[in-house]
Amino acid sequence: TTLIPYGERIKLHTNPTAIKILEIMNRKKTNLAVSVDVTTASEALKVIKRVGASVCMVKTHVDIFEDFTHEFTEELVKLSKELDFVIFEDRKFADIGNTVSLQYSSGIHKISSWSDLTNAHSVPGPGIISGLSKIGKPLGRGLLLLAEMSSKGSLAINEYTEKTFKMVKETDLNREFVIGFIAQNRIDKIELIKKGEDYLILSPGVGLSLKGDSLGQQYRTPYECIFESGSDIIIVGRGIYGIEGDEKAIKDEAERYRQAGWKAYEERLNRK
Ligand code: UP6
Repeated sequence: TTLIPYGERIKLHTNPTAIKILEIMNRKKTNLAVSVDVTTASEALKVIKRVGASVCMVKTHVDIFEDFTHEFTEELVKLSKELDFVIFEDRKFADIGNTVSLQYSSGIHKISSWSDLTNAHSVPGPGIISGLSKIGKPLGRGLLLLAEMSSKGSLAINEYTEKTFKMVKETDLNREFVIGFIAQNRIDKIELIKKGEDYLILSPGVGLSLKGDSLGQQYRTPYECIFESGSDIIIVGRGIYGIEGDEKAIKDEAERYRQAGWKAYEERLNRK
């Protein structure tokens, strides 16, 4: 499906969040998701207001906020409508079905009540999908499974990656609730997918000038992700919110990444 335009992939989905993501990408001409990994909700809102126009998605880690309240999530939902983006809480669930269903719906964060999209590790087996779907599917939410990671030495490679993909394909919730993967490559191998099946591949570890950090993160350019690896959405954190400069610097940097990601996508579509 890497050669089919985003807009034409809408009809291949039934999950409301998958449809919303592809519609926004098509409308705003963006395959950029910004990861807002700052430690206060107030700082996060500032960044989101600056990057909102350039993104299809805002990714959060609300458990790193010092000052989390549901005023923040209400404001985030409001901004997602005004600025037209999807909310992705990068929770990386990793427990048995019963526990994750509670972690998703309850506690302080009540993720399912405000986040369109979340993600989970496949390590516990398919019960994690059933547990999350019990909460998220009736709300029209979407789930991504982590099939590969950007960090050095990741164990999510080879057979683990393949089995993660097969786990989704073999559940009843395939694409009804699980709409894609966090991965570095186009892991939905053509021989494994039926005609008309479509998955979203989101790739973190993206930087235009960053090369890595001291804690194992590895970066590729938008071109490498979108054109070479066939990914659908680039996820950028420090490359955008970490940029030095005045208020406009973050906005301009988000726009620079949007343009780089979109150009790589257009080149992919036109590849002969
Ligand atoms: N993330 C990765 N790699 C993965 C999965 N998730 O970096 O394989 C997440 C991180 C962070 C963001 O938790 O929120 O993507 C990347 O941030 P960065 O661009 O600042 O490195």
